[in-house]
Amino acid sequence: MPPKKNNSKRKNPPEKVQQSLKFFKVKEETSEESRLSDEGATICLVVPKHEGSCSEWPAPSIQMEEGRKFLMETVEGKHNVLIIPDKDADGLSSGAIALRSLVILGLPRDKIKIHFVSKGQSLHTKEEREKIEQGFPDVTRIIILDQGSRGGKEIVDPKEGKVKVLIVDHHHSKGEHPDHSQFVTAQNSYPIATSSLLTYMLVRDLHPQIPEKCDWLAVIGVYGDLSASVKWVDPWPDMTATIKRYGKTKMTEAVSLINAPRRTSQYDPETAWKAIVDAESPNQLLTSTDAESLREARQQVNAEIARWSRTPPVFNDEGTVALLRINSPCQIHPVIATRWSNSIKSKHLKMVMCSNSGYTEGSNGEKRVNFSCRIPKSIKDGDECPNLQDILVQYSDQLEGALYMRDHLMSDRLSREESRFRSWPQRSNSEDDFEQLVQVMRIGFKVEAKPKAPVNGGNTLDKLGFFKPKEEKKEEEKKEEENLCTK
Ligand SMILES: [Mn+2]
Repeated sequence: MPPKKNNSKRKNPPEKVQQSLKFFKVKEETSEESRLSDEGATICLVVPKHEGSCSEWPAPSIQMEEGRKFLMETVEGKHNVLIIPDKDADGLSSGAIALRSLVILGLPRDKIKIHFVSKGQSLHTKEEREKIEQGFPDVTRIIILDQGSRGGKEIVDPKEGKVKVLIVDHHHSKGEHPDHSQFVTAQNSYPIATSSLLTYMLVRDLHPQIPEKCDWLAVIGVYGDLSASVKWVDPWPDMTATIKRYGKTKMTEAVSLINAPRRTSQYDPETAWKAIVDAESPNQLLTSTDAESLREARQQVNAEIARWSRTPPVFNDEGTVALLRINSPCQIHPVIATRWSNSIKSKHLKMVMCSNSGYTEGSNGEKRVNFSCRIPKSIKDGDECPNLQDILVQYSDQLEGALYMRDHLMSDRLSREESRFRSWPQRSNSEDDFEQLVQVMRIGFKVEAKPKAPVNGGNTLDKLGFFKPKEEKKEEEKKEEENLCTK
């Protein structure tokens, strides 16, 4: 671990919780910030109850009440609504629940519009704000789902209170939210609900038709963020009947299809949205005309994953960080990072990072590097769990002001699963900045081999003892291939 230097510019030292960061150059704070992205973040982990934990579930009751008022008032006032959901299964199902409920409550369908944040972008950027304001000038109510939240400037111009924003979310946000927004957050109500479940609980009792039409959507989001092995225990609602009615396998397949288009090079969350919002059940989704393009998207993504999954990791000199460099137009870096975090065995390793230099470009065409980090599975229960944020901040502090890590953004802190697996949201940064970071991390620095250590093409993996005996490795490779073919 690099020594932590004092950096007077970083005003808020990170807390010992998993949070996401953003990179930006100090000099160009605003412009850099606007090119950042956070996506693909899902963390399933046990977080001990902390000071701010809330005894009410799925969110503080005052927030739930105010949220329901917001929705009722939206319908009564026949407002033009813009729904901005995240692009994964949890976000899309949350959005579908919101849309369906508003329609059931009496809002005409054509009053509801949808917006997706651009590829590699964050909602909290100047570009996105302009897109929303210019693209939807008549909108007076905005519902933002599963996007994370942060303090600071309002999402759009509130036009003296004419435009109101409701944020429904479950990511950690340090209690901060954009100005002029109302929020319902599950972040302190353990076990933390997914956004889909939170949205469902918000609207469930507003109309008898809502649970009928939206129950399966709530499950889709839960499966998306927490997997189908999730246990529905108190205070979570008992959804056994719903799961039985629609079928666990069909629901899992629907999640896998919906999750694909956001990862393709075309970045096409609209198709997934259309499929989920038009379907009355997971089965209808799977047999719809959209399902074909969803399957194609999944194929493209799987092919890219297969193409890059053998990328060998390069380690830092201490063996604490493994870096995988890929160059893909698809958002597969989180997947590659996860795979390697499951397979590298080492007692030294604390972080697995996958960087992708082919995913997005900056607004002026300069190369960007997006990356995702994971805590390796080799870290056992009872071991001290590394804080990825701290690790990255400590490295960036050595950059003497060239880079600066910011810790106020979203992260997922889902305590539902008893899993040590954690993920790190995708970042993006200019290529030069990223190379500087790689330098201070001392990644790729030569490792002193012991005289009798096997020399195998100078591969640091061998020297650090990461490779398993050859026979065993072959077996694993075979399995991996089989997995890829079946997925
Ligand atoms: Mn989510």
